[in-house]
Amino acid sequence: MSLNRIAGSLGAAAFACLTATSALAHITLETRQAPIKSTYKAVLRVGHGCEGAPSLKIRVQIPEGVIAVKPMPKPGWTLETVRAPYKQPAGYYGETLTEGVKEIAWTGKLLDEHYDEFVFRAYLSDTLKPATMLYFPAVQECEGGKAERWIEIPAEGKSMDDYKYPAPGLRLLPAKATN
Ligand SMILES: [Cu+2]
Repeated sequence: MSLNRIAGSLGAAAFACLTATSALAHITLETRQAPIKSTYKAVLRVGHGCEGAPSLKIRVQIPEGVIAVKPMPKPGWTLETVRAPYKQPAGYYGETLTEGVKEIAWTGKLLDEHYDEFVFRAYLSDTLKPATMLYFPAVQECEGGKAERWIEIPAEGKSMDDYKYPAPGLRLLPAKATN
């Protein structure tokens, strides 16, 4: 690798995110904690493109235990979903759900200098464990074949801040004792 290429890739990495904290950059969730056995409104926040290139597609994977997912359509964006069986059927208001949306993709265009939010609603089933972190791996595809893959899942004892491309994370709280 030539010196120019090394300098170029270092510059690109710095440009991607290092100027801001992970709370403001990357792809992150607006609400970072929620109780299990409740409906959760996930707002994915996209703070920048890929090294300056506009984002063309935002894809998010739905982890096991997150059921009854409904994405919110966005004007100007094409919405696609992938449905698949759940590994473990889960209770949902007296029903048992065995399959549902496992991946969502919004296709459109978001300039690097702009900010946008991508929303879906989901139910955090009782198959999930309170006091753990839940991650929603997200991939941002950009113009010119570039991509940023927010898929790193922090190991035990590490946090999202320890990673360059952390997956958006949610801390699970105990179910509310209302009934
Ligand atoms: Cu970032």
